[in-house]
Amino acid sequence: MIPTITAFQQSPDRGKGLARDMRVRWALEEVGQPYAVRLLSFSEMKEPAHLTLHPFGQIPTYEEGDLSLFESGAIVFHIAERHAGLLPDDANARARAIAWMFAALNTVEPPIIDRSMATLLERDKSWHADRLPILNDRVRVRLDQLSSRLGDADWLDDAFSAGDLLMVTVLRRLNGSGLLEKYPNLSGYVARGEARPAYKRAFDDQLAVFTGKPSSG
Ligand SMILES: N[C@@H](CCC(=O)N[C@@H](CS)C(=O)NCC(=O)O)C(=O)O
Repeated sequence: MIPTITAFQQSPDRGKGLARDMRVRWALEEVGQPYAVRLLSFSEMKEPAHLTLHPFGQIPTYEEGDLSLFESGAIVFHIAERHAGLLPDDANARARAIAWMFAALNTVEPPIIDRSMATLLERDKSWHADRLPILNDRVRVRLDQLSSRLGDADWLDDAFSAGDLLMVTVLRRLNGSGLLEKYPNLSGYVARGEARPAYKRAFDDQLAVFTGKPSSG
């Protein structure tokens, strides 16, 4: 059965692949699972039909037979559990990869989102210029720590996993901030993720929604 995911009808990031359907698309591409996409307007996301799938009226969601899921991390985890390729077989390595999934979403993403929301929604406030350095510092704390841990490894824990997939999508939200560039190993890590054929297919597909042109894959 082909799962259906939801995504923005109008791409607020103009196709940069920052919306959270990107991580689900990427996971599905990594495991070779075809999928369908239902595009939603902002008003449709808040209507009862969508709220039954997603209590917070957001994207992405995932439907497969009688299963419906929300939360991008839960969806990626579900995909990774059902298919080979995103979680190691070894029990301890698998547990560590899952820990990195949580770290991406619970520890690294929050300060990055706080910063991007501030630059998006609070730019015109009198206190924005004072607050931004504080938000940047909070992001830098996490980048320092992540950079130290990654060192010169390709991926966070040996082979590429769902933990890397989520971490790369989270770090990509810093594009344009100038913060990531100070960490060559993290910039290289993101570039390695973006170079994966599955990533490229997922990126092209989400971009096609915005450009209206069919993706080449
Ligand atoms: N924690 C949720 C966050 C979902 C989320 O914030 N989705 C955004 C798109 S990336 C959204 O739907 N925004 C529109 C809104 O909240 O009204 C997840 O990881 O799935």
